[in-house]
Amino acid sequence: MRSGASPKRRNTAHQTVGNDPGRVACAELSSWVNAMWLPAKCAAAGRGVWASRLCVLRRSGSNTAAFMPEAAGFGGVSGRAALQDFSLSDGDSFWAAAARHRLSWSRPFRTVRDCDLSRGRIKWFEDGELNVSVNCLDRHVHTCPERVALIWERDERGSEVRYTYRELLEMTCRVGNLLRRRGVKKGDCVTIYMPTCPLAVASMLACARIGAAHNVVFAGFSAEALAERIRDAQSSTVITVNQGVRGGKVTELKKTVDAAVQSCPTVQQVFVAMRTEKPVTMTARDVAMEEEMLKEDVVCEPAAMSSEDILFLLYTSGSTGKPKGLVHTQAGYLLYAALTHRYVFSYQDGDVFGCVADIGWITGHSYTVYGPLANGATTVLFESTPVYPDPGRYWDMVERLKINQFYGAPTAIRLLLRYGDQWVNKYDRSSLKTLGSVGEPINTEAWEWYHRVVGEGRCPVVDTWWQTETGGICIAPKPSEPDAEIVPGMAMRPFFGIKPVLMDAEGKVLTTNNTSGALCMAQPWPGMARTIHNDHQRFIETYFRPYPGYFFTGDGAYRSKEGYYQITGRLDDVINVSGHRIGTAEIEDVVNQCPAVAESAVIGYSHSIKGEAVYAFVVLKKDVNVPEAELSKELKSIVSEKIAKYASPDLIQFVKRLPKTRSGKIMRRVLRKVVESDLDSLGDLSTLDDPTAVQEIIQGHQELLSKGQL
Ligand code: 6R9
Repeated sequence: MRSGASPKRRNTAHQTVGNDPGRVACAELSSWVNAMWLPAKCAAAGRGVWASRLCVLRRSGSNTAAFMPEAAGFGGVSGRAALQDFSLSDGDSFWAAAARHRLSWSRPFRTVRDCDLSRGRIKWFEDGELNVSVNCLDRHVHTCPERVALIWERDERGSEVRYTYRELLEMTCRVGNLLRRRGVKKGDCVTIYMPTCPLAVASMLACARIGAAHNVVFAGFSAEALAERIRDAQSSTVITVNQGVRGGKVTELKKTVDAAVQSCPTVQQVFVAMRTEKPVTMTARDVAMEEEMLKEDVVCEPAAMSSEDILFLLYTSGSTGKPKGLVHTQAGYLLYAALTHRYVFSYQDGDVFGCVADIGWITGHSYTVYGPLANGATTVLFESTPVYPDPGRYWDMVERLKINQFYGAPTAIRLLLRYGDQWVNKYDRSSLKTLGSVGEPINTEAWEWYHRVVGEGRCPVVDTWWQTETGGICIAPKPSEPDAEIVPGMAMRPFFGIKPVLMDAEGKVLTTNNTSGALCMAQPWPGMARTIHNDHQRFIETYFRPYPGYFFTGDGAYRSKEGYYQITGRLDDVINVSGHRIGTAEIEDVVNQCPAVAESAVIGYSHSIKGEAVYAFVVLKKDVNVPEAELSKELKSIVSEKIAKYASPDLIQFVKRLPKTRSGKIMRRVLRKVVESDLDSLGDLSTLDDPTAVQEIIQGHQELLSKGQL
């Protein structure tokens, strides 16, 4: 495969002018650093070519083909419902057409899929070859090199930086060459611990270019959580920045990496980019990233990757203490991210797409990076917070960057709602066409406000349900027929190729409407995860064993009379704090490590802004004499330090014992009811080893309530 469009500009770092090589290198370096981090000119978007291509497509087909060009060949299939049926009844034809139309292949595939859900075997387009970075960059550089690929909305308001597709390709190639020169090979896994910024995107794409997998770790995770992920991924290379900047606060990311790699014997090199001007101590293991990138060529031969080679690992919480490294592969993931980005958000060529998720989460992967870039979009990288420097930040950004699709989390919407409409109304939001929500259920009040105030009642709100495991959006109100209804707070309609089913407690498929059950998927789709890194057995047990022949999501759902889906929440021991998953067992593991703690039980409880918050019941060892308030503070800070701030318990209740069954299992159901003050439905307590434990817990909880701590 050839990179084709890469401009053949050689870098000049080694060249000298006059007799002072040092000065030239410095000047080059500072302009390169500036180009990467500081405000630059705005490149004009080259819309012409794309607009005319779209017109041809529009003229050439039926209504359905105009809506979805790849459907032109599906004889007689007309309308959204028929297309949905076709995607399920003849999935091979549907996905083959989509894959040929949407992706550029260096070797065409012949087999569309080879899947057996009961064995956790999932393969799509297996004999085809392509390169994801070529699909996200080179082919757009061919047609519109000066189109803006990234707008980096830096933490410092009003200092956004734009990168064209040509510039992003060049940056990616330099990183790709650097990684290669430093020994990173096809099949290796590179850990990226960076804030949302252009160099992080270029690093992800550079891995894809040379065939390495990436493992992006959210920059809010602690040294220990980072170390665990580096070790599990067996990374020998880490990419980070000197410091992060978020909400006006500086975080010492390089120091966190230094602490993490102490316990990661596999790590041989750490690339350090400069987000701020503050120098950091460099060790023999560290590599000054920008400086080394300068020495590299701006052309980098892309590796030919087979569809089922690994594109990335991304760790997420499950119901045990150990995070799972979910594995996504090349073609199927990219196709699914691109197709959902196009149709769920009604993305049109030339739109500015604003997904405010951090790149450390799957939403950042699929809808900040891969989906938009595969579609040649202009995508926004949001480095800040919704309330920095004030609660108008999002809408100021919408006005300044002329964002057409805004995709955010319910927790932020709930927070902003409290500050009042004036922060929204201050700014011109006429560019907005679609509003999206993701990460947790969006309550009706937040949905209505988002729709009425932010979207001025004219933008559809798409509540999108999906998971790290699903790779892309599975259930969302769109695509739909043009005037189809959208019900507040409901994800509603399955995407093409998605067949949701609800299961009852006995594992039977519920066939009627107006019913609730465990949400499963009856058919494989190209975007789904392929395995858990190093633990295929756990993959099978978690997702395919509970309902043989089906993929189990871990969520519960309600299907309305009309057949629309509404997600009701997790069925396992996973809490969703501000849209971020955290396993109760992960928090318990950390709490239990404290020498004063005998045991603990962590549950989620409903919180007006975060959605769910963390409540820990803690039993202390017999001879502990430390005041509870002090211990409480200590436990909270230990969890922040060992996992991340968002996982830290909001409330800690010290109890003498936990309610347990005779076989020693903690009855979390009882704890949940106590916290919800739903004492009438504590249920059958006769299986408890010592029912008086519950009375003590109720009493303690009421004391916390009366102290106003809840
Ligand atoms: C994309 C993402 C996945 C879990 C998922 C569910 C919850 C996500 C939701 C939603 C209700 C929505 N979730 N979207 N619940 N309505 N629209 O968030 O991935 O971090 O893996 O979390 O989030 O419980 O199972 P991930």
